[in-house]
This record gives sequence, C-alpha cells and structure tokens, in this order.
Amino acid sequence: MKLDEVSITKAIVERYFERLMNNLEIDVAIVGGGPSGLVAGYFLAKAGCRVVLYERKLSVGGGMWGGGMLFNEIVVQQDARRLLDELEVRTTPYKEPGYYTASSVESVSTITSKAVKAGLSIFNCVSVEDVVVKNDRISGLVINWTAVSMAGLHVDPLSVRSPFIIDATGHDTEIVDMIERKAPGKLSTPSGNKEGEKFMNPEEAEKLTLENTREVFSGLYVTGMACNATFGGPRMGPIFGGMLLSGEKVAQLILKEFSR
Ligand code: 48F
Repeated sequence: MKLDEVSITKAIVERYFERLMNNLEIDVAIVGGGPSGLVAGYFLAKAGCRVVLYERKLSVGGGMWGGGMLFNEIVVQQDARRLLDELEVRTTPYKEPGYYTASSVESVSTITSKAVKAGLSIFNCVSVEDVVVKNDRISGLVINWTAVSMAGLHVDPLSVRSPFIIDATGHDTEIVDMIERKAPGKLSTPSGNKEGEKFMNPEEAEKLTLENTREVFSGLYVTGMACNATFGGPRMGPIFGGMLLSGEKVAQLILKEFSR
C-alpha cells in the first residue's frame, strides 16, 4: 500500500459528499450541538429517524465544555442522572442530597460519541442562516459554511428539506428569531413573539425548561436554553439536568408526531 496525497484527498471529499447527498432530505434537523441538541439527536437517531445536527463551530458541545466559569465540572440533579447513566457518563454524588457532578469533557465527548454511533449525522462548521417556510409550516433550512460568514463573503447558501427543525441554539434562539423577523406575531408564545430570558433562578429555570420544551411554530420545536429564552423563563447557570431532559423530551414530542 502506498500513501498518496491525492488518494487521501479523494477519500475525504468522496465520503463527505456521499454523506451530504444522503442528508439533503431528512426527517429532523437540529440546529446547535450543545447538550440539549446532542441528546435530542441521540434519541431521534436511536428511534430510527434520519436526523442531522448542524453546528456553527468547529467543535460540538456548546456551553458544556467550560462547566461553570471555566471550572470544567457540571452539576446534574437526581431527575436527570438516569440520562447520564444511559449515555455512560460517570457521575459522582455530591454531599448535598440529589446533586451529582460529572466531568464536562467526559460529558461532551461521551454524549457525542453515543449520538453519532446511534446514527446522528453531524455537520460542524456549518451555520443555519435561514429557514424555509411553506403554507405557514417549516419545510426546510438554509445553510452555509461558517467560514463564509466569518470572512464576510457574499456567497449564496444551499438548502435542505426537513419537516421538523429543533432550535437548540441556546440563549440566542437563532431559529426562533428568524421566524419572528419574517412572520412577526406568529409564535405560539403569549405575545406571539419571543418573550426573552429572565434573571438567574435555577430552581424555576430547570422546571420551566422542561415545560417550555415544545413546538413554537408549525414544525419548529425548541430545546435547552432556547426554551426559556423563547417562552420567558429564567436562566440557570451550570446545572445541566434540564438541558438533557429537554433534549429527551423534544425527541419524544417529534417521535409522537411521526407515529400519527
Ligand atoms: O448554548 P448551547 O450549549 O445550548 P443548550 O443545549 O445548552 C445551554 C448550556 O450550554 C448553558 C446553560 C445551561 O446550563 O445555560 O448555556 O441550550 O449550544 C448551542 C450551540 O448552538 C450553536 C452554537 O455554536 C452552540 O454550539 N449555534 C448557534 N446558532 C447556530 C448554531 C446556527 N445558526 N447554526 C448552527 N449552530
């Protein structure tokens, strides 16, 4: 066997394009590779959906790598520990009852690995810059290389067909914002527009994250921090149980739609 630079190039380009071509018409598109998006991707892929996750940055993991203020540990509460068990992330009980900690690095790397092995396809360095809406319903999304926007280049994007989109973009709720800009007043929030995130309150925030994990526009669901930012709940800081449980819930909601 001879290692040749052009054969290596062909292998990479061919494999990437194969995967891209096979993922232009999908069941579910997840925007954002933080904890909630990765967990949603894991459960949807495990259930047999054709699901793709788009992440703007080079690495997935979102706000999980840095734990709290760069201390790379996370806290999860009792209710969410079963998810880390299923995902094979090790947890350690803390002296406060019901609190567990885990390494943020082990959490991101292990959840990502489990999701990919379950069948989730991840395209990193790709930004979702718009959505396709037909007859007041999501029908796809518009993507471009992150490098294009970083360089400020004027390059037209490409499109992917998907009847469901999950906004897992965290505090920024980028997909919800796109709908609000082009169809003001059409979100299923009390005001019809984004309610905005409220002050830090972990107890309330964790509860509300789960309650607010739902469809916000026909075919568009929110998960993770995007839930409270969209429906007007508080932020919670580096406790991640709500993010994981929200990822699981959004997958269940969409699977229910498919089973109808
Ligand atoms: O922010 P992020 O980790 O979202 P999350 O799953 O988790 C929130 C927690 O990390 C933390 C918290 C809870 O304790 O408050 O903040 O809700 O990950 C969001 C990901 O989405 C990517 C972004 O780079 C990040 O990795 N992202 C955002 N906008 C886009 C995007 C976009 N338009 N296209 C692709 N990726």
